[in-house]
Amino acid sequence: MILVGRIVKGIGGFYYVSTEHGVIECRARGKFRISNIVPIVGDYVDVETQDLKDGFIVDIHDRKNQLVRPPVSNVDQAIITFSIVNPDLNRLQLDKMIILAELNEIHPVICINKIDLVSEDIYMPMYNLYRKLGYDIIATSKYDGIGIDKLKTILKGKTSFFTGPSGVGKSSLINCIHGHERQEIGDLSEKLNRGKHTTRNVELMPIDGGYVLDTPGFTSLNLDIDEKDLKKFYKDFQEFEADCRFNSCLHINEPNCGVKSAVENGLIDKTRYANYLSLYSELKANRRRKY
Ligand SMILES: Nc1nc2c(ncn2[C@@H]2O[C@H](COP(=O)(O)OP(=O)(O)OP(=O)(O)O)[C@@H](O)[C@H]2O)c(=O)[nH]1
Ligand SMILES: [Mg+2]
Ligand SMILES: [Zn+2]
Repeated sequence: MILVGRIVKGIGGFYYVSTEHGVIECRARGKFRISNIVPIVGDYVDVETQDLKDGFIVDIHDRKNQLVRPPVSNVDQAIITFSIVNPDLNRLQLDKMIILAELNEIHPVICINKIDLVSEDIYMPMYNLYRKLGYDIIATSKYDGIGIDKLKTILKGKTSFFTGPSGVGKSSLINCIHGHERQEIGDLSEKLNRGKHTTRNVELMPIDGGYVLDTPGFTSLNLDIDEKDLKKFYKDFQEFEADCRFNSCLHINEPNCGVKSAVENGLIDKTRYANYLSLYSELKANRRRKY
């Protein structure tokens, strides 16, 4: 018989496909509707099986989207996780990741973890800033369980992946949600000293009608857009762009720039703007290197 399912894990040529009759161990076979395509975790597939234990993937359904690292498809949202301290939250990386998600049409959710380590006045200004910008943002701690219920609500019925630098607590938060230890948690000092990542497996874990995916932390992040398009991702700039003298204003050193005056008048967050400038230079330098 043929069943429709979803690949939740892949190891050494085997694919584990979750179906209404449980998880079936599959190999890929034959020609797929779209040729030259390799099944990846997240794919919705047709499975041919006799005994509901083993089977063959005979077709892959069209993907809504696809991440390269890790290779996974059909994701709804990115839980962009940072710790407020230990390691310190890097606002430039945060803004970069938001843009990266939006570029791939993945809904970004910001998660500020380890708030047990600081007082409210350290993280609330930032929390309020991003909330005002219209982003979904939560503050969490694995120790006192703050924000965990909110996180659960956000994950319900969706396919989400956790992303963020190493050691910020992505695996720890997933464990909190499950209520038991599943993900490997690395000792932070070990990670910082040797740059060791603990999380390696690409696996969709079922949670409340949806799935979560843990990913290993990264050290650097590449954004591949034209620097002139960068401003489109800054919705906090948009209402002031009408005051720019030039339509093509990039808000860098043009005269009579509405965005720059808004920064000077405290209407746009200074760090957001400063990071916009750094990111702009970075993108420009990357492009020059390429051609
Ligand atoms: N104080 C505090 N420590 C936390 C919290 N969450 C995680 N940690 C600690 O931070 C360290 C790293 O946690 P992990 O969950 O392994 O971090 P990760 O983001 O999965 O790291 P990678 O897998 O390397 O990307 C561990 O020592 C955790 O115990 C938290 O809410 N508060
Ligand atoms: Mg981890
Ligand atoms: Zn301008």
